[in-house]
Amino acid sequence: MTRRLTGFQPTGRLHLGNLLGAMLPLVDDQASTESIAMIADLHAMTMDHDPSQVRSATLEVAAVLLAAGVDPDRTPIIANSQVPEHTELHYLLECVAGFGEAARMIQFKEKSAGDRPVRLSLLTYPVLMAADILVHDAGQVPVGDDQNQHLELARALATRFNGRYGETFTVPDGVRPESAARIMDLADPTRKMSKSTPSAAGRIGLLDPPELIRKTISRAVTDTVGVVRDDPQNQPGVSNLLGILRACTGKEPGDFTSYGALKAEVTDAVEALLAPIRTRYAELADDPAYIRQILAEGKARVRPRAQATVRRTRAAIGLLD
Ligand code: AQP
Repeated sequence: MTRRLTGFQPTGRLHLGNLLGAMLPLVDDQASTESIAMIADLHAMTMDHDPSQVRSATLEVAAVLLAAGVDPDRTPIIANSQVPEHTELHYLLECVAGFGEAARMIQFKEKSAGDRPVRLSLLTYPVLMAADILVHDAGQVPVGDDQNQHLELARALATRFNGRYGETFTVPDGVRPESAARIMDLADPTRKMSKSTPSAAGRIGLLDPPELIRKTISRAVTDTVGVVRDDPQNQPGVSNLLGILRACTGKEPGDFTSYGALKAEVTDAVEALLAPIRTRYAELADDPAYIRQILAEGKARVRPRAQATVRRTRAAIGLLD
């Protein structure tokens, strides 16, 4: 069975886009697909960061994954920093990666623009991302459009290494799980809902209280057309609300006579989805030792394969065992 790796960066509070685009598809497919849920805490080091915030965000992501229905008996939950083979393979892959191909990454260009000093890890982290995937022999990686370039790098490095040093890595494919939805910012529906958007006005946090969720949805940007139609080109805000409703309920939305009626139904659907996650999260958050244990068990489950991959890679590239 092809293994799938789904990653989450602990770089802020998780939002509805993370849930509908990545977490629920992972939960939906876990009976039929072998998956690993990876928290990319090492990636959070590539920008200015607060150590205690990264630590608590890592535990929060793990707890939200569990609260959303990830079954740790089926799907190991790991932090990439806790599986040292990720960083060892990162270095070995850097030895087949070119400076130019790392510097071409759009996210590097965007995040390094301006006068602020840039960490070297920001340049090299797409290679770490390749290591995250290849170390587990993952054949499938769910990716959003903005991560395509990084997946292509992982494919290129795996193919290049295999060509030069002999068959070592599974070359991963990007996949889009059937149920994955792309959720746009409610204040600016032309861009995706994101953890790092400075304003929270367009974002629904997974742990936001119901009153805040109601307010955020009631203020969602629509248009002056006055008709509820799924037309992302001309009515991106309304179409996004319909998309959220569809993803939350798993059903085709009915007809609406006003934007207010649509927003009311979206609010109810989001609340129905998030309320049980919030309740379960509150129980889990009371027990950080349990979350750490889940991460330790995840690590123990995945490590033998990761160690075998690194052993294979070292031997192929010419290192002593
Ligand atoms: N708006 C979204 N709609 C659908 N899926 C989304 N994902 C993120 N935003 C949306 C998916 O969530 C998973 C985890 O994302 P990530 O933590 O790797 O970070 P990201 O893709 O860069 O998403 P963010 O939330 O926008 O983070 P920042 O602001 O830190 O860059 C991925 O599968 C992603 O596709």
